[in-house]
Parts: sequence; structure tokens; C-alpha cells
Amino acid sequence: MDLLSRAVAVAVEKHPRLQDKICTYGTAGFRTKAEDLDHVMYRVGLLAVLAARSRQATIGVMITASHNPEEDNGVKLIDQFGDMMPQAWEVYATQLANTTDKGIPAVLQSIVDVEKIDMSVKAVVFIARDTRPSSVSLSQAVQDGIQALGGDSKDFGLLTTPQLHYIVCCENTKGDYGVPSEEGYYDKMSKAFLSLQNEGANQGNYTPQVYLDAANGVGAPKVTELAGRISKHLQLQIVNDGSQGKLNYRCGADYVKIQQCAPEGLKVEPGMRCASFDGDADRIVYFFLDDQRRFHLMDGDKIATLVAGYLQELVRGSGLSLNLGLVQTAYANGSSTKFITQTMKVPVACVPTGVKHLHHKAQDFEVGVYFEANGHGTVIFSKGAQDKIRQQSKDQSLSPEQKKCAVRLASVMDVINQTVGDAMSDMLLVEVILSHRGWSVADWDAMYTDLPNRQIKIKVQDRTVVQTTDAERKVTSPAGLQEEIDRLVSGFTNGRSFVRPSGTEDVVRVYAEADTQGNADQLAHRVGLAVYEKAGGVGDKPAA
Ligand code: G16
Repeated sequence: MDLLSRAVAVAVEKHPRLQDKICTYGTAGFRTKAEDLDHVMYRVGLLAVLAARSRQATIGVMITASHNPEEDNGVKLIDQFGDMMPQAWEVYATQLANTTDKGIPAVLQSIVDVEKIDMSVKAVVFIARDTRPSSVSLSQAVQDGIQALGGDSKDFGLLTTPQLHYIVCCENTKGDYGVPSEEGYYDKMSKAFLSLQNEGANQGNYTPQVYLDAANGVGAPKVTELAGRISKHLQLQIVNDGSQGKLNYRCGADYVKIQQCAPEGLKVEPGMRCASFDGDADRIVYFFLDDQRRFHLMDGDKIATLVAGYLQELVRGSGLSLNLGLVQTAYANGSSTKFITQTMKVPVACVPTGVKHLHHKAQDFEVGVYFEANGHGTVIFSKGAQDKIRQQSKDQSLSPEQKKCAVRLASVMDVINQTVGDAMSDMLLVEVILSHRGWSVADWDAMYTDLPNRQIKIKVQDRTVVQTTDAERKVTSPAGLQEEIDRLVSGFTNGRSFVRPSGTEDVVRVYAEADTQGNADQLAHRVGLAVYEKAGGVGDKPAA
């Protein structure tokens, strides 16, 4: 039997498409109720083989729904250098997922033709999954797809999403980026962290202890692995480690960011430096309570500012001239953008939600820092910048101060997972910076004050009726909605609001900021009502 006939035979026998719901490859791959995903996973396995053959390189498939509730699941493809797949492959994925079983060979053949794929090339696909109960069988469906098209799969079992990105990149760079294994990941990161802390830690107000909410997800066992290797310079107290609570339920980075409160399962006292991972450990936010027990959130914007400021200082201090820029989305707090552009004098670009957009834009800079406000982000260094930094760190003619900065910069690059946002790696980076600065979490918070803000979700019949432009800051449809938002915003001091359809949940998201928390809440509520009315809201109207 030829490969395409086998692909359809296995689909019909083991992974038939039993319903006709349309599934779209969105912000973070396919994501929906786990029970609707078996045939989608099988087809992603098929597509991964084509991708591996077209690139003649190893491709990754991560099974996770990250911040979504436990009953959801999802899958993302990882391209050869640990990056996201280009747009064309997202379209292929959507076509393949939504065709009938019998339609599979035709879709596969059209991809083979367009991409000029040689089907005799060896194809290897690396797979990993998060801790959701459904991930085990869904991973098997992906593997069945890979096998049906004659590919080889290597199943890494449980990994965080960024670990798989890292391993795929290491594999395809022939070890240049690191050793392609979980062990290699911990080794590279912990060695760089320890060397930075051995030479540079300036205790000041810094205390080497973090209280970490692991969202009851895959980050828990993985950060436990890391914790043992870095305990000389950082003690991690891990809660929500999956031993009792439910994944992402009243805990995790998304909950903490949106609810603006501490997660359950962590007894927070003033001054404790706390952090939350999300379900697959690609996002992190920090938080603390002040002496009046007021909650303070250190989200992706605060992390980006901390990181960009530190890197700017190291670049200058080492005598290098590299252009450094920061990439944000519309969710970035207005105060952060103002601080970065006006005080730090770092250029800022704004792109639509989704790491692929941020990563792509960050490549315009020699040192590109990108973070979504929700805590998803990293730093990427151009090839030229990496070479210059490594060369500089070995230059014997530098002053001691320049040498120190150059050596630090080289080690900082090794702490950072440049392939994608990574909660573990970002945590180490933040800890390095805080300790080098001798800062407490409150010192960090004092860099600038966030404008009060609120995010809410509105359920509508069909979220695709909401369309946006200008990096999601303006609505183009339904008619009249943008005018209504403008009218509402004009009534609030420092008011700003936008709405966009989520790519991972069946909702429209509303963001609002204003001069006081009460006003931000009110603006979000009013804009939410406008969405409900103009975009076909379902269920109860948003409550004040
Ligand atoms: C994913 C994406 C992020 C995005 C988030 C929410 O995160 O990787 O870039 O910000 O979804 O997206 P949306 O607002 O479109 O639902 P994760 O951590 O869930 O993979």
C-alpha cells in the first residue's frame, strides 16, 4: 500500500473524524475540548512528517493546552530551529484537520506538490506532552499519524513546551545550541546561572528564595529537577505541584495575571517573592504583597523592562554597540511603554498577540527583547550579536569593568532560552538581574507604576465576527463597535481599551486601563457590554 493510501486507511480504522466542527490552527496551534481532538492529532502527525521531509530536519510536536482548563487540550508544531511554523503551514494544518477522512490523500498530495516534498526522505519527529490526562492517548494519535506516513517518532514523554523547542533546536543545529536532551537543557541553564551568581551576586536587598506556584502542571516536576542543580544560589519552595490540585484551577500565571490576586495553595506573606508558571511552563509572572498586604503583579511588561534595562547596561558596559529593541502587544500597560521609550530610550514595537508575531519582530533587532503582558517572552540575539559578544568576552585588551560586563553578557545568553518564552529560563534571568542589582521585588516594582487595568472575557455566538487591525488595537467589524469603544474611552482619564477574539478560548477578550482601578473596571465592563450587544453575546450580560 502506498503512503497516502495507508494514511487514509489508518485514519478510517483508528482515528476517524466523528464530527464536523471546524478546528483552526490559531494563536498557539489547535486548541479545544480534548474529546474533539483525536482525529486532529492524527492528522498533525501526518503533517509533521511532511514538514520534516520538506525541511530535511527534525520537527517537534507538543501536546498541550497550556493555560486552558484541564479538560481542553491542544497541539503545536515546532519548526526546525525551535521556532513556530510559518503561516503557510498553519493553513495546511487547518485544511488537513477539517477535511473528511477520504479527503486526506488529496490535501497531503497538494502540500507535497506545493512544497516539492521528496517522500523518500527520512523524517524524524520529536514529541512531548503536558500532564493532562488526555495527553497520553492524544500523543499516541500523533505517533500513529507519523508512522502511517513512514516517519520515525521519538517520544520524550513529559516535557515543558520550551524544553521541546530547545531540544528540537539543539538537534538541528548539531549540538551547537546545546545537547538535545532534557538533561542537556538543565545542564546548560544551571551552569550559566551558577557561573553568573558565583561571580556577580550582590546581595543588597536580594534574598535567594522564590515561592513558586507551578499551576499543578508539567512545570512542577521539571522545575524540581532544576531546583536541585541551582540550590547553592536559589532556593525554590514549590507549591501547586500537581500532587493534589487541578491543573490551572485558581492557580497559575494566567489566573494570577487576570484575577490580579495570589493563587490558591500559596500562603503569601508581605515581602515574599512569589512567581507563577502556567500549565506548560512557557509563561511566568511574579507577585508580592506589600506591608499593607496589597497585591502587586510583576507581569511580562515588568519582566521585559527589567531585562531590557539590564541588557542595555551590559551592552554599553562591555564597550559594544548593539541595537536593542523591545516588542510588546496591545496588552502592554501604557506606563510600561512610556517608561521604556521615554526613560530607557529603547525603541518599542507593537504586534498582534501570539509569540510567533513577537519573535518575528524581535528579529529586527540585534538584541530583541519580547514579552507579552501575560508573561510569555524571551530575548533573542542575532547571529552577529552572539559572535560579537563571545569575541568581546575573550578580548584581553578590555578594562576590568568592560571585561566583567562582556563575560556576564555571554553567560546571560546561555541562561536564556532563545527559541521561545520559557518560565524556568526567564525565572533564572530575573533572579540573576535582581541579585546583581541587589534588589528586592519591591525595588523592582518601583521602576514604574502600572496604570490600573482590567481584562474580561465575553462569550459570543461566533467570535470570528470580531475583526481587528493596527496590531489588534482597533476593531474593523462588527460595524459601529470601534466608534462605541472610542466614545466610552473618551469619558475616562488615561483611558484605553481594545477588544479581540481569543485564539485559544471561545471568547472575545476585552482590555481596559484608566487612572484608577474603579475606572478601569468600569471601562472594561462598558466595553464588554458593547461587545455583547454588537457582536452577538450569549448567556448572561457581563456583570458590573
Ligand atoms: C498562548 C499564546 C500566547 C497568547 C495566549 C493567549 O499562550 O502562545 O501568545 O498570548 O495563548 O492567546 P489568546 O488571547 O489569543 O487566547 P499559552 O501560554 O496558552 O500557550
